[in-house]
Amino acid sequence: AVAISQDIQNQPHQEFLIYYQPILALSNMQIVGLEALIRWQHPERGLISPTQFIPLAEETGLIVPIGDWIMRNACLQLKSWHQKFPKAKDITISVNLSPKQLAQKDVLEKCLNILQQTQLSPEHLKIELTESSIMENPNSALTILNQMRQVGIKIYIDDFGTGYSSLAYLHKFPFDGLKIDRSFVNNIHTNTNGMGILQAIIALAKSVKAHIVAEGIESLAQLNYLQDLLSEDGDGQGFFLFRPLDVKAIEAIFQSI
Ligand code: G
Ligand code: G
Ligand code: MN
Ligand code: NA
Repeated sequence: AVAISQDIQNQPHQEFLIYYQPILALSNMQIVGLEALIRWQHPERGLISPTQFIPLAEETGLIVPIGDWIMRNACLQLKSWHQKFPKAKDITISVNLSPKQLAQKDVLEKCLNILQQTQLSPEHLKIELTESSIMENPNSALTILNQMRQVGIKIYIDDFGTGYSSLAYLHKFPFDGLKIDRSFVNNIHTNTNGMGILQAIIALAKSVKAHIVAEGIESLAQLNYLQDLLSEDGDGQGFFLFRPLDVKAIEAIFQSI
């Protein structure tokens, strides 16, 4: 862990890669968005998963420059895809924002700079935040989220349902959508209460008029079940649809549609 931490410090970003996982409209199975997911291509250790270095980057504060790099590159990439593939012009980019990034005073200013420099419209940027990162400093999060939404950036709550405070903050925080944690999708076949719990979470999300993204769709049965529950305006993401893919693979998809 210490070695990885020193390595993150020393590498000048060329070893980071962004993978993109398609997000589909459940009604017609068209790609409507991409989630940017970082990977670290280490010269000796190979491809390192973000679960192994994001927590370290959080602790050391390095997540801030790394996160800025991801946001800038993901926005730049999407803009270039909009221009290169006319059929991709409405596709959005979802970027995970870590708690440390959200706590930066200039987080909005940075987003606005990136949007301006890349000429991407704010409506095409979706920020994903976890409940716990909002709860670290609810007052400042409230201010920042309101400001982001005012300029047109979309706010999504990631891993929804896994935080302790779901119900308490739902009416209080401004957001556009909820990403239902993959554990709830997985549980529909393994847990006797799984279907009931998923239905309750979806009812809750609908009651606050949130756009819904179901994560972790790993089978046809899960896909069909979710299509029944929320086809009209829900989205889906998961290995059964697409894995996170590199730039080349995404371009091959855009070329074929
Ligand atoms: O892509 P993968 O399933 O391996 O990601 C594992 C975890 O790392 C997920 O919780 C995901 O949200 C997080 N993660 C992936 N990319 C980023 C990123 O660019 N920024 C932050 N903060 N977290 C990320
Ligand atoms: O925490 P967050 O939702 O950002 O995590 C995104 C991560 O979830 C990505 O790293 C991606 O690799 C992973 N992921 C995406 N779809 C699936 C899936 O169907 N099953 C599993 N187990 N993981 C998935
Ligand atoms: Mn996410
Ligand atoms: Na998630």
